Amino acid sequence: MSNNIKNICVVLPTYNEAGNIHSTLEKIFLNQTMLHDYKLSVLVVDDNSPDNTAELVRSLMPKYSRLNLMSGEKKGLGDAYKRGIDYALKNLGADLIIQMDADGQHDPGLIPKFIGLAKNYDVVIGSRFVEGGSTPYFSSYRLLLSKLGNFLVRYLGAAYVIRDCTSGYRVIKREILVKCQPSSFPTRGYSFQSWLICELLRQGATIKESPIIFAKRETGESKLSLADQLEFFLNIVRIRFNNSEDFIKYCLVGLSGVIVNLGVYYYLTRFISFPITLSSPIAIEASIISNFFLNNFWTFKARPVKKSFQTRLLNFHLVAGVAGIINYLLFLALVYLVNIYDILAVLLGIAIGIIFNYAGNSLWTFRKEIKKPLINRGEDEKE
Ligand SMILES: Nc1nc2c(ncn2[C@@H]2O[C@H](COP(=O)(O)OP(=O)(O)O)[C@@H](O)[C@H]2O)c(=O)[nH]1
Ligand SMILES: [Mg+2]
Repeated sequence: MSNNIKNICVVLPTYNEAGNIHSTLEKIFLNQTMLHDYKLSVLVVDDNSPDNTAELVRSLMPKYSRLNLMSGEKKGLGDAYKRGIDYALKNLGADLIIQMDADGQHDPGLIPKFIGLAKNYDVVIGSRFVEGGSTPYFSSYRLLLSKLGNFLVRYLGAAYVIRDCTSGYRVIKREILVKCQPSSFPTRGYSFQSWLICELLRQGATIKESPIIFAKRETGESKLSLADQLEFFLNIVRIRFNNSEDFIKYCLVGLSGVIVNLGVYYYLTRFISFPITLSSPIAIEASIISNFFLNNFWTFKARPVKKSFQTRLLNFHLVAGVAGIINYLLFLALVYLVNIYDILAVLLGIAIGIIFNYAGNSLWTFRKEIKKPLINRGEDEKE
């Protein structure tokens, strides 16, 4: 981890925040006096707010030399973040990006604490749902929405280690953010935030959740629209798909294995009259070999696996051997004890075999050799 971080850029999306932006900027820049080793800049990403937020920001530029402004068409919070993050990384040399609301709900006074924590973590989340965090001003509807959203992202998006996946207050290190390629995310609205957290986890980010009290909006109203809420729920499905690419590929390989297994079995028993007790294991072995090659060169191709090709081949065979024995015994039991049609017995044997295979190969043969996400919550923050 690099310790020579110099530029912090707060990316601040605004839509009709004329009543809040001045006080938010003032509080953010106040931190500069405490951050001796860092240069603090702010990038306001305004989407042509009809209340003239942008003009107000422009008028404050002489007062704050590190205040930047981007304007654009209103396409949503996620779109504003994509443009803002991209600009901050490319043109402002940001080593650390801070995401924050411009409406006073996130306390800018926590910036020095979060920056301190970011020395040991890739990401710091201002979390409403860890001990010490709270949402005292949320309506019951907003609380329900937030809890439900978090539940879905945690359990469907494979982000269960994070308590607050939708928080808009985060500090993220440049290196990990670049790896995530946020400008390629398919999200335009608020669901950008949950997509980003899932992607950070996929990239192996070390994450710290630090409690925040989600304050009251200073003025104006929430910009969270019904369209944002709908996009969020639709995106949960996409996140799920995105995170289970390996599993989907494995299932397709498994399907090809079924065809190989069934084809070989059918050929042996129906064309050359081989006994079924021998045809079944031969068919299983043929599918083990074809499955190994497909999984090795396709399904798990991108996984950083330390084991040599030979070890993987051996492991795969051992897993398949155990699964194959289970498959075979089940086949025999079904045909001779339950008396079911032999083709159906082959299919049931294969189904059970695939489940054993996937678990064994994913967790052992092609086990990922990356550092586990280092997650830390609670009050151990005496940096
Ligand atoms: N540029 C831009 N900013 C937005 C958009 N939607 C929301 N924001 C800003 O994003 C931040 C979070 O929105 P907010 O309404 O406070 O959402 P809430 O805190 O979840 O109720 C605020 O600073 C908004 O002004 C958008 O479409 N474009
Ligand atoms: Mg807000």
